[in-house]
Amino acid sequence: MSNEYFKGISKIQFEGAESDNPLAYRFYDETRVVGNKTMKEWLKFAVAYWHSFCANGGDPFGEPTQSFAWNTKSDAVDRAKDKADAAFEFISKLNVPYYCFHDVDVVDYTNDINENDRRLQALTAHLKQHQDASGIKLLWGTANLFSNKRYMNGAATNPNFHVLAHGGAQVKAALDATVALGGENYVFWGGREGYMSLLNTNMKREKAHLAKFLHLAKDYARSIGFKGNFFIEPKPCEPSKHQYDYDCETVIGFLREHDLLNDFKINIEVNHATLAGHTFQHELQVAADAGVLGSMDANRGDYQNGWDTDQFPNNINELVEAMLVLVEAGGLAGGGINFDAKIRRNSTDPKDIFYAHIGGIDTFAKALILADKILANSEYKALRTKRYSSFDGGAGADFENGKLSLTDLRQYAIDNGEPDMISGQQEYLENLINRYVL
Ligand code: XLS
Ligand code: NI
Ligand code: NI
Repeated sequence: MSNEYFKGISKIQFEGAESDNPLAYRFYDETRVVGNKTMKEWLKFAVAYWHSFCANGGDPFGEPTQSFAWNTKSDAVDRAKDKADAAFEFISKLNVPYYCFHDVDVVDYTNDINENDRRLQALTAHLKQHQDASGIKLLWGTANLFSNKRYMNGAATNPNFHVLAHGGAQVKAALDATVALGGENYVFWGGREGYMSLLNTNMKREKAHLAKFLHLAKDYARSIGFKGNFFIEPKPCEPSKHQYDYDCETVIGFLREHDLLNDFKINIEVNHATLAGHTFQHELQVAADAGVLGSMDANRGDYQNGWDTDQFPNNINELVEAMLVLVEAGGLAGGGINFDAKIRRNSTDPKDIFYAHIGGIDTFAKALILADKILANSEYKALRTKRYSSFDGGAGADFENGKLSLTDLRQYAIDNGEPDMISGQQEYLENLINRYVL
């Protein structure tokens, strides 16, 4: 390694629950078997290149607060190689198996497509060397089709075909890079695929263009040997007022309508779920029920405001409920848990980014252990099953099997009089979860 960027920090080790070392894992023991898989296999943690190595703390009200030691050279490719060295030093020290990137996180882009391709290819070769040396793998790649000003009205849904074509050029290069790096999945977050005002928008046409664009990307990727999953990442708003990939139900309907369900699954982000007025666990369950629970972008929002704050997760109750869904679903289809999360603008010590990831990883690990115990040892599942037992036999089963008419329902209601009041037992169940958490 040429330079050491995170000096004084060595590899983060599992030390157990009693440890008071802030730079150690207390619960994440990658080799520990939970149910039928190791923690490493269940969780497949990934570091997000953009938040950890690019986001500089600048916000609409103030200048950057982070100064990155790897961001000094004048040549874009040289500078990007230093950033990659820092990224792999960090990911290796954190001891997680994966990372994720957008094309423009890896190297700065210009308005010259050939030059961009040259730069990304140079960095692909460099990243490949790091991957081979460290064993760290690419969970997913993606293209940033929202930052450049040409995408102000969207990329695949832009009313101007010329802009859409530029989006195509970028996605092609990002797919090439992802495949060359053995990326296991490829993500489409809508970015500005949505609209600000219906007064100037033909929604039907824009959504048809998006579907066509996704088909072209999928066909190209398959033609160059990509065997992984494509993921759509839903988000209801921000940056567009109306985003076409609002939430999981919306995305599933879109994929079904446009014949994309065989190749696409969903990458669910916590803070996007809450912006859509759902809980994270709701979105996970919707995806799991449809067989499209692909991957997660782990973070949390802020209870007091309404935008994507991308904070590191630390709420054990929220994550236990999420892990209950994950474990019952048998895991993620191809994806993992990517920390689409950033430290706060005023967290400026190099160690802060370690604390952030360690806290998130440990909370997930503990939540996984607890969810597995709750499912294996408590009456949690049995209570839910029992709640539906009236459909397990007799007229309820006949209804489920399509054997009853509406008139039959009426006759059953008359014959059986007023139903009993049956408690939903929510408080009992919340206490049951806390029996394991507390
Ligand atoms: C933004 C999204 C973005 C995607 C990748 O809100 O979460 O970071 O995960 O393009
Ligand atoms: Ni995300
Ligand atoms: Ni987000």
